Amino acid sequence: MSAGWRGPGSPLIWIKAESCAHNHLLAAKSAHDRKAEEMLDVARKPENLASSPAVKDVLNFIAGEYVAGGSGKSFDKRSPVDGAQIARVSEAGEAEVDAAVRAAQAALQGPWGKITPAERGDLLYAVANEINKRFDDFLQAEVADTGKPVSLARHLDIPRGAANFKVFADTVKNVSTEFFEMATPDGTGAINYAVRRPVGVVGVICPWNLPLLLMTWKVAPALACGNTVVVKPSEESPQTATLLGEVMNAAGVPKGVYNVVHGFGPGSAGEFLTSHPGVNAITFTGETRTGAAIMKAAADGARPVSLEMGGKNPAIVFADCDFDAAIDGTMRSCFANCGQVCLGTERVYVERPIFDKFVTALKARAEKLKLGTPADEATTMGPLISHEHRDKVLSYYRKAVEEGATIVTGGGIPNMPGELAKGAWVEPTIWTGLRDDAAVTTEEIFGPCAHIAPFDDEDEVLRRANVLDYGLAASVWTTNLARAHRMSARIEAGIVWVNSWFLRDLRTPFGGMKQSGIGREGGVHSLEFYTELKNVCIKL
Ligand code: NAD
Ligand code: 6OD
Repeated sequence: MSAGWRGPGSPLIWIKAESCAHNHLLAAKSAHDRKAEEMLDVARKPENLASSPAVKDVLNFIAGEYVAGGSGKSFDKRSPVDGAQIARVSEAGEAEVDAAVRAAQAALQGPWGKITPAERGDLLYAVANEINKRFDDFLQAEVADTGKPVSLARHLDIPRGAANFKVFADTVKNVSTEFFEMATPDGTGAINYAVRRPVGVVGVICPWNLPLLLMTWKVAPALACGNTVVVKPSEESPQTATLLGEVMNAAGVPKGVYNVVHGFGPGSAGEFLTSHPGVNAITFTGETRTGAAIMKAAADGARPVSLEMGGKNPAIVFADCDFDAAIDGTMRSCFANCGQVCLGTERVYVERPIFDKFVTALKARAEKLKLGTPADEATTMGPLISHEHRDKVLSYYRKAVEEGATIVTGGGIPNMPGELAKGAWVEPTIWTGLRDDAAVTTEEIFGPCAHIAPFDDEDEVLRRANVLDYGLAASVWTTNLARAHRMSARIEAGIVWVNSWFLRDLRTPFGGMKQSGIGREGGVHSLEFYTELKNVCIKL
């Protein structure tokens, strides 16, 4: 049984010392199965689990049990706020990934594979309720990994983590399939009806920017449709996916339905998972380049992919906009989550008559952002996720200068007090004066920065907005209804927000055009990916 102990002041150490339940992981034990099991036994030995009590141990979650990697390999997770080590994460090797996939396969054959959609829905509601019961644990874990302000995670990340489960439980319960009567040459006729069936084991590869929100955005529809999952969270944000394992157990979700393996991409858990032949479909959120690598892996076995990838999203601000609303919305779209939102704005086009006024107002607001510790309720911007990512963002800050930008505000590293000076902080930054073909105006930076350019007419700004290979999201700010429709119809993006940003109805299609994505998820659209639609034709 569970011997899950907690370290001093830490709700986030999960170790189950022994595993009876684990044995039902492997139904028919081949030599390969036995090898995998032996490696997991090694992984469970205390010397492979223990680490400094000040640092949390984050383990893989396989078949309802917390297990370390058999090789004993682990990697450090550091706080973006001050660089201190906060966790030691057990890295899954090929054996653990294989065990997780087999656990997921076995679960499809067990009670999970036999219950009705309504019963699955009840379990998913229980998961959502359990997340809400453990709200503070999730909040603490998410904030520790990402450094984001607690005020942001409290109203966005954690509530959406719970909401995703309820929305997809409801969607699946209420969806119908098609039915056609047909004539036949002999006059008796036939009927056709379609049924949906789970795809099987879904591999879920996640990014670090909204870890719980984006992971559950995939796990919830996958489970609602009757699949089982193996999740590979980002190496930068391993904790909330791990904590969700406890929630699954508490909610009564059968073992093996939800599994988590930790590690990196190439040569690690990400690659092991996406190339595993037992994975029937792969859903991914992350960079476009990574999505392309995953597509290649999925080609082996011709497995379907759903890809939510990068963007370089425009905001288009017309002179007839509600100025204050446009400033508020653009502040959020450029700087929320320290600019680390795939839907965020990095290109702002402002109609010339209000250009100077807009730049002045946005600068004033950006300079009021309060950088500080996540726990401080007054903090409005945290650090970037890591020093590695900061190096990338700062390389664009330098490039902007080389490419001839005028720095309106920011452009460097802020002076942070004490230990915070060791964190991955950057200044919120605004530029003007760059060409449309500059690196800074064409490449995704994923930081708290934006370039503002003037425009003169609709056709011109549409051409400039649509010129890139990305097509994820766009915002249009105008009070002219006809213009709002015209612009929305012609912008090449999967999501267009008019007079708003990141306003989400989870029943709507979500995804990117061009190199920002393949497929749509959300509401009934998720069913297209997470189920096989089968037609039954009955001759009467
Ligand atoms: P990333 O592509 O570097 O990593 C995402 C995940 O893929 C991580 O778990 C990583 O370990 C894994 N991975 C990397 N290489 C892999 C490989 N070869 N095989 C299997 N797995 C591999 O992305 P990131 O830095 O974590 O996230 C930021 C990026 O995500 C940005 O480009 C952002 O625009 C994008 N994003 C898109 C959306 C969307 O909905 N379109 C949402 C959030 C983030
Ligand atoms: O709101 C969502 O469902 C979603 N997928 C948001 C993506 C945000 C990107 O950073």
